[in-house]
Amino acid sequence: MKKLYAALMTAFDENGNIDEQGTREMVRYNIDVNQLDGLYVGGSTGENFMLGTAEKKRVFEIAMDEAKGSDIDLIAQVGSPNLHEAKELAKFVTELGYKTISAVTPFYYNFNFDEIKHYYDEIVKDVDTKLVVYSIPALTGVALSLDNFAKLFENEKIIGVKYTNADFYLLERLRERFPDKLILSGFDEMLLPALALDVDGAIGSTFNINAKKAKAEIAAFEAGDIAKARQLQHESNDLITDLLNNGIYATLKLVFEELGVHAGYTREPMAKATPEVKAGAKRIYEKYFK
Ligand code: NAY
Repeated sequence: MKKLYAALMTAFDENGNIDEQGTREMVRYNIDVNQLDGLYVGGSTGENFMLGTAEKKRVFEIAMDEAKGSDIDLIAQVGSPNLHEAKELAKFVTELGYKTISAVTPFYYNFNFDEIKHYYDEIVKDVDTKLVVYSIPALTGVALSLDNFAKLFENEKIIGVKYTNADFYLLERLRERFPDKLILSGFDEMLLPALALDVDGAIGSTFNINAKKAKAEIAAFEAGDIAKARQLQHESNDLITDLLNNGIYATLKLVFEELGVHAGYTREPMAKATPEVKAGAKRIYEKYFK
């Protein structure tokens, strides 16, 4: 069975401080209601790249603490262009009990591939956790080639990739060349084509509120009912289009609030939800979840 992970959101209070209770509620909802296979902690959806080191650690602690006793799988995204921070976080989450870490490709400085390889080898060097590369070229500007992946995968601690990329040719080549590597797809609106290329599962922001439909789509795909899977993807994509048009992170949090889960605010410099965004989120909730 393919695995479904939600990219965990971080709740913030009105002043932009981490709202621990809200963050815990979202972990709980994903365990108890969504019954997902896993959570990706500290990713883009968690607004991680706007957090300081101590805040990142706090989020990792909250997720681990709230998930203890459940069998949900947690992946900690520790990557940062600040390699010292990435290594410190890798050690921190390993000591907390995370079994898998992930790291975004280092961004902003146009690092060459040797520098990128050094970054990954360093992150895993002193920990016994396994690492999943987080590839998201649209946001980082870093597009790894098939040969780049082959070189990264020479390090046996690097077990796969979170592939947030619409390049399906590369995805097919990766699957064919690395049948034993873990490939987790990262664009929820492209779940079905990714399943067709035999990914091992998916990680996404919208699964926080749309897990039931995504799980049904995976089940239909695995049962060979492609027409049903396609219909479910159409329905999910209507929702995802509305979420994107209304501002995805703020709207996911507002829909969570409608569902009775305290998700709080987004953090600056992301704009606070305007009355129009709030009205749009209410319409989305009523259209898809009532
Ligand atoms: C992350 O790190 O949180 C992710 O990459 C999760 C994947 C999401 N990507 C981003 C950039 O948020 O779920 C997707 C995405 O929100 C969704 O497909 C809508 O485009």
